[in-house]
Amino acid sequence: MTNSIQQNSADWLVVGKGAIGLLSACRLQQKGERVQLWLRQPAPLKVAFTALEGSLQQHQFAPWPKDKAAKLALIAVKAYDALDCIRQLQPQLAEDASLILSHNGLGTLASIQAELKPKQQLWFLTTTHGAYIKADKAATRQVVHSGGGNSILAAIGPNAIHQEPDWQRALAKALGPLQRVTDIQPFLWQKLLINCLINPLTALHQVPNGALASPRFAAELDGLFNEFCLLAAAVGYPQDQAAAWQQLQQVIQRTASNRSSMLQDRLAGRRTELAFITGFVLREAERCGLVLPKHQQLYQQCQDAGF
Ligand code: KPL
Repeated sequence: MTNSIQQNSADWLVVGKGAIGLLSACRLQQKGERVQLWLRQPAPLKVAFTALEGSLQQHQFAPWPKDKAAKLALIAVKAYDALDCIRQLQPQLAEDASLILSHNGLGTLASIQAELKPKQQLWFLTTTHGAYIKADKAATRQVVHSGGGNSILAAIGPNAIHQEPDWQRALAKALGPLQRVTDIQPFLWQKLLINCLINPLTALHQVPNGALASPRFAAELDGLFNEFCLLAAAVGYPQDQAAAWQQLQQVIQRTASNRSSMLQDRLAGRRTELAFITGFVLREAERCGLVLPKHQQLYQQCQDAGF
């Protein structure tokens, strides 16, 4: 099945050819949105997309034209690339563009905000939809939507608008169920808890997420969890410990056969988001005068292992 374009939909510029960028591009196109990608090469990108229920769909994305100002951009690049990406993108953006940023980890928003023009609005999207890229075949990228999830969206910044943006429905169809909130920070801390336990442990031991349910990891998970809860309370995002622990176990079960994004990065020899996940946790702990020996040790082990 090849996906067609619907009239009167928004023009989406999707930046990032990783799993979440291409999942978003394919799902938006499937829902009738016009989607173009930020591509270096002039040729369109072909994507073979395996949907959640297993069907295979063919998508094609043209590069965003150099002379066209983007009013709506979904930027799904790694945390460490986000600031540079916004700087490079800026000449291509409309004066009143909406930028939807999505990545794991925390610590990028203040510097990105400082790069924006007065009428440009930053949004953050956090999603638990799972996707991965299979080995590329010829000129076609293969993307698998491996797990259904939900998404949280919020406007960022002191002058953030709080009414529903006109593109929210399309995003909800693509990556829903979607909830728009006024303060994304508590949700980012919930996601950080999951990422700072699952990602470095799975990447260090080179195991799928489900392995963390084994008794071998019980004491380490427990220790990391308790330290995280201390920190979260100190910075003003106290966790409901029973609910947070249950959510962690659910993610481990629901994504049992998945390789975490950090393990995928490590295996592919790419830079990981460790500095924006465990690194961020440790910087926040230092700011609050807390010492988190278990997170420190894990960070050190990851660094010693070369990522
Ligand atoms: O977000 C993830 C990641 O891998 O980055 C989890 C939720 C751990 C799923 O693998």
